[in-house]
Order: sequence, then structure tokens, then C-alpha cells
Amino acid sequence: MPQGPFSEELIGRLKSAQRVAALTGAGISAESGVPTFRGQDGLWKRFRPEELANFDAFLRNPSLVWEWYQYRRRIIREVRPNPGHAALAQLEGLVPDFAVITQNVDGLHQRAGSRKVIELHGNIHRNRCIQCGKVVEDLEWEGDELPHCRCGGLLRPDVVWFGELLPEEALAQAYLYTRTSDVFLTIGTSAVVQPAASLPLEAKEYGAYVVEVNIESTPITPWVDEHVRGRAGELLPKLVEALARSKREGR
Ligand code: BV8
Ligand code: ZN
Repeated sequence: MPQGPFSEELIGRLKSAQRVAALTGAGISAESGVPTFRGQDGLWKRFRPEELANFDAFLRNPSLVWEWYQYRRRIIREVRPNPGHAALAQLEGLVPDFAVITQNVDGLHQRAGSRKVIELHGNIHRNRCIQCGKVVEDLEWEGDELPHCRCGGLLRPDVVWFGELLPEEALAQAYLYTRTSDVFLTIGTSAVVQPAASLPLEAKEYGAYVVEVNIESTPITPWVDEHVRGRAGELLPKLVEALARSKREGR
């Protein structure tokens, strides 16, 4: 009996998989109401990334960059994880070893119950002092003066900007999962930002079965084993249901 948009091949591989990884991008949070970067309603439409998501821009105009991050934080505080996030949290319980490798900084995977989340680009709810490096969690600050650390240094959002290195430990973990997974899902990412965008191809080189879930094709679509077109919030629950059913029926 056809189990819907995903192939028997994929269900079979997930059933026998020891390790599975899912790379996620802004597309998995879109149905929660978090704007993506490059889509129609994309953040980059109204703002230019060069002006915002890099350290020089921050030093040139910290108020503008803080305004942008406060705007995004307010949106993220109002939204909830969607069925796509929930499905990945469920998948963690159906596979011996599962990790989400996310480019998102919204923390929605953790709020959906995912326990193993590798944050490649940091987390918007964390701040860091540009002077002493101190990390400051949940900063309650809605003023027009800029937030400062006790040492007097300016605070910045603890996210990875263009031209900045990704957190070493997170990147090492991401490569470990990429190179040892039996199945590698790439979900809701435009696959243009490096080094995250190269992980699906690296997974394929190391023998993983690579599946892309997206509402459109991307530069890596020609290389994946399976491209399933559609919304993550609709497709991922179907994938998890098909896997759970297949495990129940023992086939
Ligand atoms: C690095 C900040 C080493 C966090 C972001 C020249 C100079 C310097 C660097 C470079 C250079 N040329 C290239 C580089 C490397 C650069 C890069 O890749 N540039 C690209 C744009 C060419 N990368 C870096 O700089 C990285 N660091 O390489 O350090 C180094 C150091 C010095 C010099 C060289 C190298 C740092 C990258 C991190 C940048 N930080 N943001 C924040 O504020 O969020 S980038 C931003 O893009 C976000 O982090 C985001 O995570 C990331 C990727 O975007 P996506 O998540 O894919 O989202 P997008 O909107 O693009 O796509 C959404 C997708 O979802 C679409 O495909 C859509 O179809 C789909 N979708 C929508 N709805 C749904 C859906 N799918 C399913 N269901 C739905 N409902
Ligand atoms: Zn400090």
C-alpha cells in the first residue's frame, strides 16, 4: 500500500538506519510564522544581509542591527513550533541515533522537544560581549540605549554572521553526523550558505541516502537521492507516520 509522498526505499532505509541526521533551514520555521531569508516574504527583501548579518555592519551601526534582531526576537517569542518541528522530535524516538543540524537561530527545534540539536549559526536568544566574550542569556532589554556587558563592552546577538567562523564544537559534531549517517535529510534550506550547504553533498559522498524536502528545487536538488516537493509541516508528519506504521507492522 503506497504510504504517500516518500518512497518505500526511504522508509526501509530509515527502519534499518543506525544513525540519521536532518539539516534544517528557515523553511522548517516558515509555517510557524518566522520569515525566511530568501523567500517571497524574505527578510533579505527588506534588509540587505551585508548591512545586517556581519560584524563590520554591526560596528558601523549597532542600533540598526540590534533593531533587526529585536524585531526578529519579538516575532519568535510569539510563534510556536509547527508539525514539522514536532515530527523531527518524534523521529528522534524512532531511530537509534538522530540529530538535527540546524542553521536556524530560533530555538524552535528545542521547544518542539528535539534533544540533540546542533546549532551551526548560534541562537538568537543568547547574547555575547564583544569585549570579554561573556555570554548573556535572555536579556530583558527594550531600551533605546544599547545593551552593555558588566565589563562595559557592547553586547551582540550570539549568532554567526557572514565572514565569521562557525562554532567549532557544533561544526565538528555536524561533520561527524554528516559523515556517518545512513540517511541524511535536508529540509527547508536554499542550500546557498556555506559551509552548511555542502553537508548534504558530503553526506552523499560518505554513503548516506540523501533526501531533500522543500517547496522548490535548490542547487543541490540534482544531486540528492530523493527530492520531495512540499511543505515540511505537511510532509514530515507523513514520513514519521509511515515509518512508525512500518515498524509496527514489522515489514
Ligand atoms: C564562513 C546570521 C569561514 C544568523 C546567517 C565572501 C566573504 C566572506 C564569506 C564568504 C564569501 N563568499 C562566501 C562566503 C561564505 C559565506 C557564504 O556562504 N555566503 C553565501 C551567501 C555565498 N558563509 C559565511 O560567511 C559563513 N562563515 O564561511 O566562515 C570564512 C571566514 C571568512 C571568509 C570566508 C570564509 C557564515 C555563514 C552564516 C551566515 N549567517 N545569518 C541569523 O541572523 O540568522 S545566513 C542566513 O542564511 C541564516 O543563518 C540562514 O540559516 C542561512 C541559510 O538560509 P536558509 O536557512 O536556507 O533560509 P532561506 O530563506 O535562504 O531558504 C529557505 C528555504 O526554505 C527555501 O529553499 C524555501 O524554498 C524553503 N521553504 C520555505 N518554506 C518552506 C520551505 N521548505 C519546506 N517547507 C516550507 N514550508
Ligand atoms: Zn564583557
